[in-house]
Amino acid sequence: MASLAPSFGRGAMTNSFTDMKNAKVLLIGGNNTAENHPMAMRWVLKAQKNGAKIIVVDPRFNRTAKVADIYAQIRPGTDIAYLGAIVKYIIENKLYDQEYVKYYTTALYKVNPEFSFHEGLFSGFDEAKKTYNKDTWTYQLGPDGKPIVADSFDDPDTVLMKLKEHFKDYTFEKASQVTGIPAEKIKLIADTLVENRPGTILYALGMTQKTTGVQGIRMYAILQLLLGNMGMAGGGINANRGEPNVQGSTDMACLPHILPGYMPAPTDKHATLNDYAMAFGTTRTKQTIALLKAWYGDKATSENEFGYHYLPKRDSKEASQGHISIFENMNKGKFKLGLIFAQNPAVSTPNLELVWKGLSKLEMLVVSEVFETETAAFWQHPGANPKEIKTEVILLPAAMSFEKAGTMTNSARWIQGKPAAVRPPGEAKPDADIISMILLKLKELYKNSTDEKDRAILDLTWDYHVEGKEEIDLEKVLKEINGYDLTTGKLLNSAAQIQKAEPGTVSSGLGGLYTGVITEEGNHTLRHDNSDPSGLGLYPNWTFAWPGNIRILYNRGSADINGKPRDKDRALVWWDGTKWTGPDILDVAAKDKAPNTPEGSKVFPIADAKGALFRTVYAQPQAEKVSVELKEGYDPNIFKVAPILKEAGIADGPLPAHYEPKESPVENAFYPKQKNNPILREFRVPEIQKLGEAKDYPYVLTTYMLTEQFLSGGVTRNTPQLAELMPSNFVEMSKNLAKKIGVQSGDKVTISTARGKVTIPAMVTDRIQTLTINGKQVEVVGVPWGWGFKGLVSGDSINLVTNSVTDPNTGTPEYKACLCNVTKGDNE
Ligand SMILES: Nc1nc2c(c(=O)[nH]1)N[C@H]1C(S)=C(S)[C@@H](COP(=O)(O)OP(=O)(O)OC[C@H]3O[C@@H](n4cnc5c(=O)[nH]c(N)nc54)[C@H](O)[C@@H]3O)O[C@H]1N2
Ligand SMILES: Nc1nc2c(c(=O)[nH]1)N[C@H]1C(S)=C(S)[C@@H](COP(=O)(O)OP(=O)(O)OC[C@H]3O[C@@H](n4cnc5c(=O)[nH]c(N)nc54)[C@H](O)[C@@H]3O)O[C@H]1N2
Ligand SMILES: [Mo]
Repeated sequence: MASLAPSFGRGAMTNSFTDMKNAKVLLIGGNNTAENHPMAMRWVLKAQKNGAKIIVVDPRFNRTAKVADIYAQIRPGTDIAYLGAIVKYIIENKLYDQEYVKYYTTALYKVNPEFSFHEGLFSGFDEAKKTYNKDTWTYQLGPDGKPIVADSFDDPDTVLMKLKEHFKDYTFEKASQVTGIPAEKIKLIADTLVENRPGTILYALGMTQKTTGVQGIRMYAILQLLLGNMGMAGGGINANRGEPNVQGSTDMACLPHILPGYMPAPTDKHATLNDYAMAFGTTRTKQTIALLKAWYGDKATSENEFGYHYLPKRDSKEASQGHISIFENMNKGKFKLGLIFAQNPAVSTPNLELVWKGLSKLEMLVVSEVFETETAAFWQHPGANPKEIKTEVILLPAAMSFEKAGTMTNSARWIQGKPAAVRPPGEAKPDADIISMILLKLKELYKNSTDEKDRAILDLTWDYHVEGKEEIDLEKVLKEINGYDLTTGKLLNSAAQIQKAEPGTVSSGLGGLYTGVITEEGNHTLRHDNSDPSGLGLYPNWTFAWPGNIRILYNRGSADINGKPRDKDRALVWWDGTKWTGPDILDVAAKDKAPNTPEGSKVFPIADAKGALFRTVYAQPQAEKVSVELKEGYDPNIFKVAPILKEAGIADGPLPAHYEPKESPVENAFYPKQKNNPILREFRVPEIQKLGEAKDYPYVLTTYMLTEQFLSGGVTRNTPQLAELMPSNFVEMSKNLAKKIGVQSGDKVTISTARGKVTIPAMVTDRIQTLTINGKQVEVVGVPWGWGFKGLVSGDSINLVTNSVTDPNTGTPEYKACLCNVTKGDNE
């Protein structure tokens, strides 16, 4: 059972910042580490000092590119093309890690013969609904319900051969025509990755803010699995994530499709807990029951499905709910009240008109903020007539991060506690206290209600206060997140306890994700022992990393099938003949099981425990006997028939494929009949969400961040020293384009798209060069996005003109590639 517990691992680094120094090569593709993660850059430079090669793939020669050994300028949104060429080269020349691929990936599994990919479409495409039926995205299963494993890679049904077939047209030359990177440079990148193992990949928004964002990261996963780099010190895939506590906020489920701890949020298809278990499996259901026990305490019983009916059920027809849908629905008048905590969407959201018009349809907008931002003052936006906007706006003064205690989880999954440095000024309060005050008021207002739906609020346990005060005691919250053994009242030590216990006898506010972070031994987020016995940058006693203080995920992969380290200089875990040992804590595999047993050989926490080169829909068959006794009154079938884990697959295909950004100056050279991702969501407010074409808007616009300003500038454009360092936005363009439109650095230019126009000073530079794409000259222009009409320094927001089309899996907008025109002067 222990092996099933840490079945997480979304949107975080597999390794860590401090592990980057162990890499022999770093592919930095879609992240400007030097500028946006200067502290991480320290570990990148340590690796380089140790002899590692740095490869930067970016549309701009940025501050990270300056130190690169290999720099490749790429057309925005085309990474899958050059990565596909590298995968083809590795498979065709058998340059992959034979043992790793054989034992730790799904390479030998046989794929359903009904699966196909033809002219840019996977089997199961529904033209009318713009969705895929995933029934053929499966393995051939044996009588035991498990995938059939082929004897050799050469069997044409194997995943590896499907992969080879899928990328057969991705030659270096073709990839060069699509990306603009010279073919020999793509080959050089491939050889550098192959010859220097382990290697790591760093990415962030340059990959994710695309209509093919998820599939781009899938390419990285496929590449790292083939090279045998997953689970290795100096390997893995590292997302250099964003906001200081963005990892924590995703872990806490500030996202529509998950519950806190990454369990799926139920939809109207999952009316009962039994439906939920059937859809998502036993493991996830036990985690969700532990979450419900944390929220509803004694009110969550086996008789009432542990309060499952309190959970809101999402509309299954609105599967891709996300940031953009909120503003679309606001425009359609579906909301009366908006609560915005620590966000400035009136600068940060693409196609800003959607935000301005949407907010003006609300009856009331409550903003919790440090400064009066463009969002709090949206009724003053350029072109607005405040008299016509009826929305009542309430601004709540919030304390900043330095002014409050709590934890922040970094991209490496380290949960780090901190005290407040200074007291908040005036009436400002920490957001937790503000939220608690609102919740207590709600409980008071509903006090006498007999309406069943209000019980979801009334039955919530809410005992986090500092004795006798309004203030929230964040350690009490951390304890609830960690979870308790409810039979003893003691804090849980490990997520495995949730899987072993009878449902309803354990609680955990994150379904086990952070379990172990605070135990009867103490609060591990405050551990500051920076010793590193292995010298590998693991720092095992520095705070606490989820899951289970494991520092490098999937580290079973660092040992071979016999349990011996694959790289002696980077040994993380090994089998000493009787048990697993080593400087890191073993991930996924069972700690007391020999390396050649099924439990001791598990590497990945997905249904079949192997690295998925092909993302199938797959349900792991249920063991014959249920390991827990269930109380009377509860449907005893639930864990007997549900699979242990279920994999739902990815919305837009089991394999990545190159599609052009939604707005692109060229056709799709790989699949002429299928220019864009075929399952892009339709716009709901087409009168605002307009699309343009290359004949009117010939250039590619990309957007990015700066060291001196942070995001929307809510804080930094209100900080005099930073405002002085970076007082204005600008548009970077090539010398060729500048000459063509007759501008010099500092001249005002107008950038227009189908959505609108902005006027910004030009910066003419060698950092962006004219690209040759399939024989055609293509110009890219780049604009930092964090500007608006408030603050000590202000300027037009580029998001006025960006495109609100999104990735179909995540709902992340295509901020980094759209079509524009650039003309001299102020053409407003
Ligand atoms: N000082 C400072 N630090 C920050 C932030 C800040 O605003 N200021 N923001 C924080 C946040 S929230 C985040 S999410 C992170 C963001 O960190 P990054 O991801 O580094 O942010 P960006 O600058 O938006 O984009 C990274 C790079 O991707 C490139 N790029 C654009 N399109 C493509 C493409 O198609 N392919 C490839 N390979 N590259 C492409 C851009 O030119 C850019 O250099 O930084 C965080 N750190
Ligand atoms: N064109 C374009 N647009 C982008 C991006 C891009 O690359 N290109 N990047 C996107 C990315 S990665 C991100 S993360 C988003 C960010 O988008 P937002 O989250 O909307 O932008 P922030 O500036 O981070 O907004 C945070 C606000 O919270 C306030 N604040 C700071 N601390 C606290 C606090 O403790 N409590 C409260 N209540 N308020 C606080 C700040 O003053 C600030 O106004 O923008 C996205 N937008
Ligand atoms: Mo971000």
